[in-house]
Amino acid sequence: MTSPITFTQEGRIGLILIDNPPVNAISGPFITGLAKALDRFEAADDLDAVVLYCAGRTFVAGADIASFEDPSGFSAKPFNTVLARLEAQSRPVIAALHGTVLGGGLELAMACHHRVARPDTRLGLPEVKLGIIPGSLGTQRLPRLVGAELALDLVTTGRKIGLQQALQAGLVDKVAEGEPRDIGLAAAEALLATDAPVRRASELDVSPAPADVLAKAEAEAAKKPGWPQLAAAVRCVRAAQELPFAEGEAVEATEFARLLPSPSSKALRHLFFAEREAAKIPGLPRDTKLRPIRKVGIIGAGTMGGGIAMNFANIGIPTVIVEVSDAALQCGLGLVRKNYEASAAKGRLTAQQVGARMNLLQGALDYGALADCDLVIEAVFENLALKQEICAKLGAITKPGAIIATNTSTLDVDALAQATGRPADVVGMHFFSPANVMRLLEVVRGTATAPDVLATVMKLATAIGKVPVVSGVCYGFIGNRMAEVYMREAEFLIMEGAEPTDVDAAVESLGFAMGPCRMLDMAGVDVGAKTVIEHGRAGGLPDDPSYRALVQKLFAMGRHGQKTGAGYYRYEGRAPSSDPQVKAIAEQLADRHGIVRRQSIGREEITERLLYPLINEGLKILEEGIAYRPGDIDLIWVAGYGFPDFLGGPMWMADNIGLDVIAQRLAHYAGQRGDAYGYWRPAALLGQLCGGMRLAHWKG
Ligand code: 3H9
Repeated sequence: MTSPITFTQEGRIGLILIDNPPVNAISGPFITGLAKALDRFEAADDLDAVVLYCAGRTFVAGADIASFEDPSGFSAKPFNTVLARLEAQSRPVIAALHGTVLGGGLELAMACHHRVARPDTRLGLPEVKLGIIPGSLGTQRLPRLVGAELALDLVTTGRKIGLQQALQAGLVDKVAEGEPRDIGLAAAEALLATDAPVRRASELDVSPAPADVLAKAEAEAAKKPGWPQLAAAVRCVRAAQELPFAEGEAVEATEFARLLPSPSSKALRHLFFAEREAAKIPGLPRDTKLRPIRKVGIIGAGTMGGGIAMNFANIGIPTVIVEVSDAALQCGLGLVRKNYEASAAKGRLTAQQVGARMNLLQGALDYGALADCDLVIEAVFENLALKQEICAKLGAITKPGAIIATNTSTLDVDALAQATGRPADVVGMHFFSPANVMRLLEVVRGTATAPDVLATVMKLATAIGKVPVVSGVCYGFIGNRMAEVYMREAEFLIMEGAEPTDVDAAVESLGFAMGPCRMLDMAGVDVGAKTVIEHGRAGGLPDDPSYRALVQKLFAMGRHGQKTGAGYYRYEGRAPSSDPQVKAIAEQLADRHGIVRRQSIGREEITERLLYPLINEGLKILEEGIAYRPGDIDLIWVAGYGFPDFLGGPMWMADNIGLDVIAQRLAHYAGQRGDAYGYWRPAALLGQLCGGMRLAHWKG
C-alpha cells in the first residue's frame, strides 16, 4: 500500500506532502507516514526547514471519523506523539494551508511553528458537532495562539472562521496566493531570512478570557445535558488558561476518551455519515448532467412561498413570485423584507445586502412571468384540485426542460405530475416552515421524475444550505406520514386523560425541541385539521370516528393555535399555559367515542405510545421502499421535526432500545387498547429484524 505521506526536498527545505483523498483525513497509515517523514527530516543535516502541505481540494479536514468505530478502540495518542515531535523540532516547521483546515487538521497546523494560508482557507474545530472535543491538543494550543475567549467560542460552537479573522487573531501568520507547495516554500525562505527562533504554541502564555466568560459558558453548557461535550470543552479551555500545558493535555485526554464512546457521540457520528449517504441516490449516477438553474419562479407569496423565495435570493438567483392579487403579493414581499430587516438588525446582514436580495425578488400577477424560469415551485395551500389546476397551467407555460416542483406536504405527487402533462419534469420539494430557516428539504421522487431533475434539485438544495433527503410517493411522504401516527397517539392520550403538558413534557424531557401539541399549535391547528379533512375526503382515513377527533374539534372552535391565542394551550404572546377548556373538550370527545378516561397516564406510557408507533411506521416506510435507508429517516426527523440529534433520530434510537423490545411493547398496547383499526400492527420488517439484527446494518 502506498503511503499517503511522501517526503522530498527542494534545496535546503524539506517537503512533506499529504495526499489522502478525498479530504486528507488522518488515519493509521497517515500517522505512520508522518512519523517516517520526520525521521527523514531529523536525519537530514542539510535541511534548514520543513514544509507540510496537502494535495487535492483541502488541507487535512480532521481525523478519519470512520476510524472512531474501530472495534479495537481509537486512541489519539499516536497522533499526539507525532505532533509533539513536530513541534519540538529546532528547525522551522511550516504548514501551508488551503481549503477547510478542520479538527485534527487544525491541530496539526497548530503544532507547526508557522502557518501560511491561501485566501480561501477556512479553519475550525468542529469536534463538538460529533459529540466529542478536539483530542489532539486543540483545546490547549488554540487558546495559546488566539486567547481563551475566541478559543472558547470556536471550540464550543465548532464554527469555521475565514482567513481574515484567523490572521487578525494570530492563528495564521501569513496569507499568500498560489499552490500550497509554492506558498509553503516561499514562507519558509522568508522565515529563514529573518533568523527568528522557532515559535511553539505550547510554550506561549494564554491571554485569559474576561472574568465571567468561562462561568457563563459553563452555565450555558449545563442547560444542554444532551451535549456533554460542551461542558467538557469549557473545562478544557479553563485548564488551558489555568494550568501548565502538560496538565491541560491530561485534562483534554481524559475528556476526549470519555466522550468518544458515548451514545451521544455515536449518534452524531451516525448523522454525519447519514447526511453524506443521503446524497447518494440508487439508480442515479454521480455524474448525471444537471439542468442549469438561473431563474426560479414561486407560485404563492404566503409564509411558505416567501420563505422559499428567500433561499434563492440568498444565493443570488433571481426569483419571481406570482400571486393572484396585488394585495397578497405586496403583503408577501413585505413579510420577506421584514425577515431580512430582522436579520440586519441582528447584524447578520448589511443594509446593502438586504437591498440586493430584495432586488432579486420580482413580484408578478401573471403566469407569463414564469416563461423563462428554469424551476417553478408551487407553494399554494394544500388542496389537490387547486394544485392540479396550477400544475396544468405550469405544464403549458414553462419552457421545455424547466423543472416543475410542488411543495405539497401530503398530496400525491404522481397525480400532480400527470396534471402537468410532462411528468418527467416534475418533482416534490417539500420545504419545512419557516422555509428560510429549517434545514430539511424532502425531495419527492415521482414515478416518472427524470434522473437529471432529481439530481439537479438535490444539488440545488445543497447550494441553498438544505439537507436534502429523497422520499418516494405516499401520503405525507416520510416525515408527515410518521408524524401522523405520532399526532394520532398524542390525541388519544389526551382523550384518555393525559394533559397536553404531560404529552409534550414526555418527549421534551428526552430533548425534543417541542412536544406534539406545542408543535401543532405553532404550525397551525387549522393546517393540521385541514390536512386530516382533505385526507378523509380522499378516502385515506381509518373508519374510526375518534381518529384525529381532537384536532378537528379545536379547528371547528376556531382554536387554530398560537396565532389565535388558543389551540392545545392558551397563549399570552408565545408563552403557552394549560387550558381547562381543552380538558373539558377531551372529556366530551371521550364520552362521545366511548373512550375510557384514566386519572393520569404515566410518562413511560406516553413516551412509548408517541415513539414506538412512529418507529413502526418508519419500518413500514422502509419495507415499502419509500425511504432508501434508516439514516434518511433519521435525518428527516432531526433536521425537520426537532428530534434530538444526540439520540440520532428515530431509527437509530430504535436500535438502541432494541427492536425486540419495540415489538413487545406494540403487542402490549394492541392487547391493552384493542386493535380494531390496525394501529399497533407491527411492520413486517420488525418481525424480520427481531432477534438481534440492527437496523443500522439493514441494506434493504
Ligand atoms: C477530529 O479531527 C478529532 C481530532 O480532534 C482528534 C484526532 C486524533 N472523516 O462533506 P463532503 C468524507 S474529528 C472521514 O461530501 P464537502 C465524506 O464522508 C473530525 N470521512 O464534502 C465524503 O465521503 P463520500 C473533525 C470524511 O466538500 C467525502 O469525504 N473534522 C471526513 O461538502 C466528501 O465530504 C470534521 O468534522 C472525515 N473527517 O465538505 C470535518 N470528512 O464522498 C468533517 C469528510 O464517500 N467534514 N469525509 O460520501 C466536513 O465538514 C466536510 O466533509 C468538509 C468537505 C468541509 C471537509
